[in-house]
Amino acid sequence: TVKLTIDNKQVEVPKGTTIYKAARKLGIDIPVLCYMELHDLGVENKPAGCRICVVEVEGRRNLAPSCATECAEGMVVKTHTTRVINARRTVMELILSDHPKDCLTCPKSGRCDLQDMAIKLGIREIPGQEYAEMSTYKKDFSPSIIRDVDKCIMCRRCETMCNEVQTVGALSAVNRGFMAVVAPAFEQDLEKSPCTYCGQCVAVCPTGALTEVDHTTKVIRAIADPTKTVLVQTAPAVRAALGEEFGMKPGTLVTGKMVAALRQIGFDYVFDTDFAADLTIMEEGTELLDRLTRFLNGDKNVKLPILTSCCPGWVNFFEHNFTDMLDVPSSAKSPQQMFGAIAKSYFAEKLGKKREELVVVSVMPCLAKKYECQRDEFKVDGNQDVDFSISTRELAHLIKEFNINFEELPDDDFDRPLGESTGAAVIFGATGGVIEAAVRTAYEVYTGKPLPKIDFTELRGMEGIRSATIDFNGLPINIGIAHGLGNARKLLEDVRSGKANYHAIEVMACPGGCIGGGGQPLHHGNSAIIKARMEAIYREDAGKPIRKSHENPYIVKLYEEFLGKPMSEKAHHLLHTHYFS
Ligand code: HC1
Ligand code: SF4
Repeated sequence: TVKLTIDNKQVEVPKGTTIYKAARKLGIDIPVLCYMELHDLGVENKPAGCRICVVEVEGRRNLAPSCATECAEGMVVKTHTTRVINARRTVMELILSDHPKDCLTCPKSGRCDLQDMAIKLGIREIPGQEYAEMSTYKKDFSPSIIRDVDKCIMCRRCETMCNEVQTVGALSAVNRGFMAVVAPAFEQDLEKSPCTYCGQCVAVCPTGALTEVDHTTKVIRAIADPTKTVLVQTAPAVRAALGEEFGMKPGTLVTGKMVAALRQIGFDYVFDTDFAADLTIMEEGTELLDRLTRFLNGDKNVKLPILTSCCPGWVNFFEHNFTDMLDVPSSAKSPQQMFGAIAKSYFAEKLGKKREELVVVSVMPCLAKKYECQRDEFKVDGNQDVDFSISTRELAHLIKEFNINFEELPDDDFDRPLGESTGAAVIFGATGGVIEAAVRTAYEVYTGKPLPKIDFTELRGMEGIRSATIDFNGLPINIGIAHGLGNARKLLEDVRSGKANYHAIEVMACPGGCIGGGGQPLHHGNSAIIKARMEAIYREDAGKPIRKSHENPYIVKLYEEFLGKPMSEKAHHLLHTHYFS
């Protein structure tokens, strides 16, 4: 260990600790901009590029970036001297001199770290900016994400997420001086890069350089159109995070308030993606049992493990990286897409309307869902099954735009039939939840016996790669779970090489699963927030009267009235898909 003094307080830290972290141990918060720590992932972004975190170290001529300077024995550090404060202001003025000044209309306004820092440091003017150079790049629009790289401040947080955590490698630093930005290779558009639209780069971007494509105006127009019936579906993870946008504590469940707000905004039907998550379990669980039975009967052609396929970022990732394994994932569509397909067939029939008269909107914690709903295989004669996907953040915007006092809303309940769901569906929102939901149903269908216990705690947690063996009445079923695409890559490489021996694997692209999605309220990599959301998800499950998908009465009715049985020809046509390289 080493002993040092920071702001007249003594501290002892392990060798190698940075000044920034030692100060934090003392409760001293040094401002940072480019620095980012992802606690549970063991990943740190510290290019020491912005220089906002400089401190004065006695005996040294230059100020030191505290995020990247290691503590030394006997060091005397001052974190807020006049010299330090002046330096931080100068650094900020320099960054702002090469930054567009359209804060009032910037999509990041109000939740921008750069803006917050300018406020914190009391920046009132930017001296000499008329002589400063400005980078000039065109905006890059993809189905999910907009890149406005004139706003890039080279903090490289997005690069760390994309390359280290997700191992996608879509983003890296290009050019020099004022033109230095983070971009896809050869500065091509994101759409031409290997980007999966997971949105983790957007979730950590401190400025308006990376933002989601906003569909709220289109949704408002659809609601106002008297010729359209507008349905909304809400993803499992949204209810566990939306409250944060209204100042509520992370982990506050706002299911009832969310439904009430959606009704007030004017949606004709407020339904739940969770209904379709139950449906997914019926199809995916049946597919798992079908593959398993064939395997046990000696069928050499059967593909095991089965991989979950509800996460579109993950689907994009394996379509890019595991082209030899495209027949391994379940062919089940995601709940978002199953919902759209059922809404525009079964429910449209019930209403006596044509599919074109319905508009289906989804509220998702995810940005890849925007891309997913535009994929050609999810259209009928050019009409999308899901017309618009908006993020949790966009829903919060809508609620604010409609001037709704969210905190005071009385709880309301989803409409039926597509709003009924079980606890198994809710847990889709957290890593491990999809496979736990599948196990709850597959166990009972396979063994013909009721589950001795519903909670499979061995499948829960935040470990990046997890495994567990579940006893199906004498038959051991090996389950694997990975969240974050870097972990998924490792797990899949082990499967490909034959090192891993699983029957079923759940993969979610975002750390923590959907609760940590790129469309959620920004959590800046704070794992306490992710954990609080996760607890909320399991609390909602525990409080549900029905907790197994096959016991959802409206799912039972959907099969009786419309689909026949799981994996029937009709179910196959409406609820299953295929993958492309
Ligand atoms: Fe998810 Fe899913 S759980 S993918 O994480 O399978 O986004 O919440 O809606 O479709 O249900 C997301 C969440 C979501 C789908 C479901
Ligand atoms: Fe990388 Fe995901 Fe961002 Fe695409 S969306 S650039 S894959 S982090």
